[in-house]
Amino acid sequence: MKKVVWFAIFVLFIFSNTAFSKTYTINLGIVTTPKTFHYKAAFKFKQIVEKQSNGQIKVIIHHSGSVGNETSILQQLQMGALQMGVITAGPIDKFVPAIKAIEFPFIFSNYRQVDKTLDGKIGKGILNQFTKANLIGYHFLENGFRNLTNSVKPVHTVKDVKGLKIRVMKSQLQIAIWRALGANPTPMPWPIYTQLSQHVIDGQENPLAVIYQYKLYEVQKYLSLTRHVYSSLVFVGSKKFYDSLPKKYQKMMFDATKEASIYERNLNRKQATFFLKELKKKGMIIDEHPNIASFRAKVTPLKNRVKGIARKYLDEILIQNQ
Ligand code: EAX
Repeated sequence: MKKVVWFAIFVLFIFSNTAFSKTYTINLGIVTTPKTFHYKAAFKFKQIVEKQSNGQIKVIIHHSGSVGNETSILQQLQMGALQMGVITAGPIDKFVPAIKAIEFPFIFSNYRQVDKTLDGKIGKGILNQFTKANLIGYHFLENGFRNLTNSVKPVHTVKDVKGLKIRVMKSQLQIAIWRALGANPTPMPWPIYTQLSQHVIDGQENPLAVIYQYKLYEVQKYLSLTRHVYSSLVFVGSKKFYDSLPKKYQKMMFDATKEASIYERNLNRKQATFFLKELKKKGMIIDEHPNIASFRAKVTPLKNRVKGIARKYLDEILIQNQ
């Protein structure tokens, strides 16, 4: 009997050491540079999990599109070739259609409405949909309200958009939005400075932080504060990798991405007015009060093209924000 007990203790000892001496490497992909909020969030996540796991989890951040564009990063996450990404909601809509609900234009007027949706049952419900695409939706963080820039003319009402060649994210909904606004939408992966400088495209739309951090003021004369879409980012994971983790590290992933997301949102919002001031200093011609009603009138009918679970969540958001 004694021998059996000692053998059991020996096996347990070996197992416990093996399980907790195993190291885990997280290759995390983003398309933006270390100057951006995408990177700051990823680095905060890296600091948290490496510290809390005593180095058992190691995070390698592959920035500036070094492991591909956002669509490619999502495909690599599905296969388990990458373990995490900080991805813009737009390109996710081909993988997780439910996310179209929060990418719909003019549904959020302020950050309170955004947080109530993304941190509440609607946001959780959308994140839970990621597993159907063999992904994990850990937590929403923030890109910001998107604004239109172009190199051709001032844009005050939606009529001014007609015929402009506007780069859009590789997103079914974003293409539909800019077509409805009368533009000639051109889906392209990020970054796009060269294409703007060569006038391959006339304009693009992004939060002020991105416009500033990528020096788009050098190649875009006009900025219209349309705030037409609230653009979220998502900490996305590989389900294959997540399932391979011990339970305690699975919880750590959710806790760490939540902490890093809240940190990044606060940082992003604190600097919102700074970026507008800087873009004025850089000489952009800024329309701070475009005719939003004229834009909204063109895109509201798109609601009828949002189907299934995305429509369910969209209707809930519209009721919640009434
Ligand atoms: O800011 O591709 C895009 O326009 C996204 O906003 C991305 O996060 C770069």
